[in-house]
Amino acid sequence: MSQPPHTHTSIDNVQAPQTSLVSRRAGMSAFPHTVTSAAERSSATLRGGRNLGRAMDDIHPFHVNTPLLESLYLSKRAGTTVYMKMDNAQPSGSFKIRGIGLLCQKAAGSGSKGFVCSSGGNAGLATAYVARKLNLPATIIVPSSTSDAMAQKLRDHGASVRVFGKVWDDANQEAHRLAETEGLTFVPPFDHPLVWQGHASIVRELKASMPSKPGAVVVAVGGGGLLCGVVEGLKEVGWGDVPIVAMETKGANCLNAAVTAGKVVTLPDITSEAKCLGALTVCKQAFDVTAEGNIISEVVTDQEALKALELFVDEERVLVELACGAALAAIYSGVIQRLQSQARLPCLLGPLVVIVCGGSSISLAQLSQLKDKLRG
Ligand code: PLV
Repeated sequence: MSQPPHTHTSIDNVQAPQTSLVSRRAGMSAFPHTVTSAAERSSATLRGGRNLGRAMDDIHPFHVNTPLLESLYLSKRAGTTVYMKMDNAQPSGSFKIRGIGLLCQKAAGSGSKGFVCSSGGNAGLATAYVARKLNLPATIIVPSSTSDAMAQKLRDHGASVRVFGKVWDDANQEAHRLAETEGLTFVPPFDHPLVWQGHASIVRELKASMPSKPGAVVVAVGGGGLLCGVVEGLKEVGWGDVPIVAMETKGANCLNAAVTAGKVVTLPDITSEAKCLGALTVCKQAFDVTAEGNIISEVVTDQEALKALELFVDEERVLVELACGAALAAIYSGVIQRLQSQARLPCLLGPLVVIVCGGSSISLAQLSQLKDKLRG
């Protein structure tokens, strides 16, 4: 396993919530996340120390409450009502901002001097977005498999970008090193309780807007952070018995490989084009919650994920990246119906929720390149 534990200078040292300027501004400014200067920030952090700090829950989050849309076409295909949780509409283009926003906010409240994140792209974009709002520097370490277009988007948000290694796991080693040597807050893209806690907000929003309990929730899995967050959220709102369909692409299937092996294993390489699902090793928590039951791990091909994202554009008029196509393929490739025929999901299934996790690693040009690559 090449992934080091997430324990050093990082956010793990953040103790009880200490609220500084970040939250005080939240109540009084139209730009709640703007911190004007490093000096102001650090003196505010000092002033807002243990005794003066208010609960971090006061802080206005960086993510938005995304629409939950019923899809006529997906419902027809699935044979049950399908709701799309449109997290592609998050300010950074994916759900990642939920957990990463929370983690960075807590770190900023404890006087972080900047962030370093290892990412396939979207976690980096969430970090860069939040850092820009907090007026803190961010360095994003991406593997060489991350596209130049994504690296440019990160720079557009003011982040420094470094390319290191071939896959995310290589970049992650480097990010840990940099956090250590430069005293920066390490931002883990998926393996941290605060990230899961932040992602759990997605389920609180579902609870607030769904007419009834879901029959199942469909998520894409990379390192497993979204999965852990959804599990946590479902338990929190009393929906702990709702099955989750955990979707990966072949060649980025670290959860499925772990389920098959009965233990956490490391893939030899990432051969899928869904690079944002490209962690060699799933986080232990994701494996543990999957082993507890109620989570069905499924794998589709890149071609199926591509077909799903093309149909999604045609039917729903929304472009998402291949990583998200993996989740959508649960419906477009008939995975749900197969699971019903295998009695792994009930025949009479309640409303299905698919998390449209989004992703910024896509454009019309990239889509056309993907089509050439995957269809020859
Ligand atoms: N992407 C991470 C991990 O990459 C990243 O660095 O951006 N859908 C999209 C659009 C994603 O970007 C990701 C993760 C996932 C799904 C899977 O989320 P996870 O990692 O929490 O399971 C290596």
